[in-house]
Amino acid sequence: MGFAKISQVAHYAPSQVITNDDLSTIMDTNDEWISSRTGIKQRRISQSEMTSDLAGQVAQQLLDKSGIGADEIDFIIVATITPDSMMPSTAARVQAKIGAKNAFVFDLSAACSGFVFALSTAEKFIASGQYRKGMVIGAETLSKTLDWSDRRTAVLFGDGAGGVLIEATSEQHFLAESMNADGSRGGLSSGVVGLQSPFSDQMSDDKFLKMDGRAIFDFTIRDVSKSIAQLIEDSKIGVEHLDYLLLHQANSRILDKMAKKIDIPREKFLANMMAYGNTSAASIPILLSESVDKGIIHLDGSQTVLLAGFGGGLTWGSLIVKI
Ligand code: 4VN
Repeated sequence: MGFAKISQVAHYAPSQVITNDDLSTIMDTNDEWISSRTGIKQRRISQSEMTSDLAGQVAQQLLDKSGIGADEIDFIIVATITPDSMMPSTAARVQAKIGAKNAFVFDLSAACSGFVFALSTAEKFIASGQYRKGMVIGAETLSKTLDWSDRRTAVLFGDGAGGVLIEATSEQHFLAESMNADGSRGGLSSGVVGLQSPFSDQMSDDKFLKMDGRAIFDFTIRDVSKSIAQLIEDSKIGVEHLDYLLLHQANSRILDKMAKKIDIPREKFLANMMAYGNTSAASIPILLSESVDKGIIHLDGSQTVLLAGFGGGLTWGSLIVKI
């Protein structure tokens, strides 16, 4: 058995910025409503790039920044609910783009928890001793799944990708985790993939992303806060030794409420939903990568952070990592 660590980070988003004011020209909404309730000021929207294009940019940056050769990569996991296609996987497309010919690759579908579930999975591969280097990427083009006539959901989401390089190391960096799901409440959010067959009468009308906002909000405050508080307690790490919490960037009001509920200073909760909106599986790795760029997180093993994803499925998961 070995240990794993995050050795590099990267992020990429489409260049087109859509502000709340831009949205107010195509639907009945306004900046005041969106920013006061969600903290979101703008989002990036892809014009022609697919999820694999965004993820491919992240993968190439991870190689360039680390100096690692593409042939040294043992696996690539892409967490996404907006794959280019079900087959080949988005991860297979990324593999081809960067020429990681020795890697095994697959997509992981767990909505806003996708990156945390994928990172936990990657850590297990490395800890097995069988693999030494892998990529974990969260990438989404949610804009293609939005009903642009529904102002309650369309204003909340955006496109982007972020990812990490994970490598074998000699010391423990993954300190504690809690991974959870409740499929019986799956109907609270749905969508993205439409199924249709001439041989069956099943046809999903879930082409658009749908969300019972109030219910997901309540689930996050109640169940996710409890799970994070429990993990911190069980880990015996002590809140004062947690430098930052990087939670899924769904809504800044949610972060305010969770900070109060878990009783951790709001300043420890990093945020960038102002600039990207909710990018589902991409939100945590984009936030992590931007925080490294800003010098808030150092990637030198001197800090301890908690990563937490939560959303569709329902799914929720948290990791405490030395970074
Ligand atoms: C976690 C959360 C959300 C989410 C839920 C509701 C919501 C985000 C509804 C009320 C509205 C403002 C926006 Cl908490 C989504 C996910 C999935 O990624 C995960 N916003 N809102 C208002 O105030 O009227």
